[in-house]
Amino acid sequence: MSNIDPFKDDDDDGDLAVSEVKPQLKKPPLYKVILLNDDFTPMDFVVEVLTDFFNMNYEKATQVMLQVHYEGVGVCGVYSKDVAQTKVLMVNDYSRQHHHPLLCSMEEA
Ligand code: TYC
Repeated sequence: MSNIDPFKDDDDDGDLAVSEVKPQLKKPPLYKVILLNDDFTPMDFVVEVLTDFFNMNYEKATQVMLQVHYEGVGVCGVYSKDVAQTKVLMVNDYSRQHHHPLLCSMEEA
């Protein structure tokens, strides 16, 4: 048993065997919050969502809205998992409250 215990002082000389252990720390993953295009949500509502929930100025929000409109999807921001989940819930709730089908989602960055 003693030969597989890395902390056993095998030769009994009073010192200690120290094995180097690599820290197993990984950075937590980040998530992209994305908007999906649809045919019904008004452009100015999407711009409002981007300014209000993602702190974009009007120009940046318009640029992202048009990217989604023409290419189908666009990134609103990159966040930790819990912040991304909260943004997705808030945007989808807000859109439903205003009877728009706008869809917000998230994916690992
Ligand atoms: N395609 C929508 C329209 O023509 C506008 C729109 C843009 C909708 C971005 C959703 O995420 C979206 N009114």
